[in-house]
Amino acid sequence: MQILNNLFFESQQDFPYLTKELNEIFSDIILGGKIIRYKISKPKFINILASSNKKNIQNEIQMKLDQYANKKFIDIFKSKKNIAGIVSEEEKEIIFLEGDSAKKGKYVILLDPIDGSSNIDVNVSIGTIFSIYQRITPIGVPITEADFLQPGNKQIAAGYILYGPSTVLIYSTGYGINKLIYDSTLGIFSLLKEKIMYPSKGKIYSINEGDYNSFPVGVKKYIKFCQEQNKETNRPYTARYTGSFVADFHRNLLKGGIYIYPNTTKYPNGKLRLLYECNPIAFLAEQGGGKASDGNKRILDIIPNKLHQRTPFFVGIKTMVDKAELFINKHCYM
Ligand code: AHM
Ligand code: MG
Repeated sequence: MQILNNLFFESQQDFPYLTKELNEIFSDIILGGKIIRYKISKPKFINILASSNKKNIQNEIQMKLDQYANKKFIDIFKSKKNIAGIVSEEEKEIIFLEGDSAKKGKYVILLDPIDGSSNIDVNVSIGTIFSIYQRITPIGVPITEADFLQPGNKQIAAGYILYGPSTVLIYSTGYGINKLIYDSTLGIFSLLKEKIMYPSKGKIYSINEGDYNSFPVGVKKYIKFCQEQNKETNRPYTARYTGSFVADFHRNLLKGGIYIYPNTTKYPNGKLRLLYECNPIAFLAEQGGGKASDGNKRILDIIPNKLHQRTPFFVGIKTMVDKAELFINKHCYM
């Protein structure tokens, strides 16, 4: 087992694909994650698990922890030189870092500071999702929106921290998925597993079936398929849905399954956000031999046109996503 401290760089030889600059960014993400984990695990901070009674740009009620995590990550990145700007689920506009960073920082980062907000006050797993790109505007001039509106296939790193019974960091720099586990006594993340792959077969489907009546016909048919006796498992698939996307994805990655958030009447373009939820998870899914699609095309090839763009999302074992797409194409998406 490799032991890493806050600075991945100290174990550079074990992570040849993490440059010094990326190491520093990861170190910042880890620092934010450690602070969040500390806050949510201490009874004296119980107040932070409540609602703030304010809404974010998505018109969703923010929990106090959403606001806290958002500010914490921004503060951490603001004090560093290699990040030129940040996009966060909780902020309407790009956060341009001041001074040298905005002009010289090579990277931009996109964040969902707390995914699974509805689970904060009921002590169910939540996570932080991140996505990193190299800027496309030249070094020396301020970044623009174009630096963030790159397709997911240009990501140079992506991952999430899952705050569950244990705290884990799952990330990829394009050379497989690594899993690290947090040791709160030592304050470090230790490498637990490299090159994580989806199992060859899956039997879990994760979707909010309460919205069934407003799903596209193809999705309804796929759910019926999941509920039938399955040739591979000799029983119907198992339904598992927490309402925390990272938790559902994580389970399906390790145990084999598919996560779906389709377009619905309430969310005609899907609920999940392309840039800081779907792209990073799609990047990981492909690194694990899986597939991520909007029902018709590869998520990572979508050219974004706005920061908080939503998309229908199907992610999981490749054969399961292929099957869902078959139903969608056969029955037409709407
Ligand atoms: P959030 O980032 O505000 O928490 O929203 C995203 C979450 C996902 O984690 C989860 O899968 C989904 O929204 C749940 O939505 P619903 O309650 O409509 O099923
Ligand atoms: Mg989210």
